[in-house]
Amino acid sequence: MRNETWRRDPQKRVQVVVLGRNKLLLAVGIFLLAAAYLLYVRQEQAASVTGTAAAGERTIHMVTGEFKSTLPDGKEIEAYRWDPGTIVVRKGEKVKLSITGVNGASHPFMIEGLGIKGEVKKGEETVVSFQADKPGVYRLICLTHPDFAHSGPMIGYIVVN
Ligand SMILES: [Cu+2]
Repeated sequence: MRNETWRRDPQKRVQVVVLGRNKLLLAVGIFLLAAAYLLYVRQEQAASVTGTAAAGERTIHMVTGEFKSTLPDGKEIEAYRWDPGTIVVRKGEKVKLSITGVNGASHPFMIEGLGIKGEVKKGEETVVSFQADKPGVYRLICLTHPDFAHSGPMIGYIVVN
């Protein structure tokens, strides 16, 4: 159709060419914008992955929580929990675990296999840093509430990949 127009009126040829060039420029512009956007997104993703390792410690926040319920006979049952109950970190990654006590007056704890001990008190923040060099599952155990018989299981899992 464009060729027909051009044949009838040579002036149109210029118009068609100019229009085509504009569209081409528009297409190139859109392509460049899309490419720039994709590049930007990829760099952002790379930064969020490598940046944490380069910047040193990664902070993970946790709280102490409580499940409470009343049985039909009026008996109360409860279970204290770490929340989130499972965290996933990378081997060799420097991790700062910040735990704030919300439920329960005191939770003396240990992290199996990492030689870490501490205590979380209500309304206070306890911070422990660790770096696990061996992949595996490390348990964060409250020594007061280790199982259901002791208002638990207040056990968290640190998965090291
Ligand atoms: Cu506890």
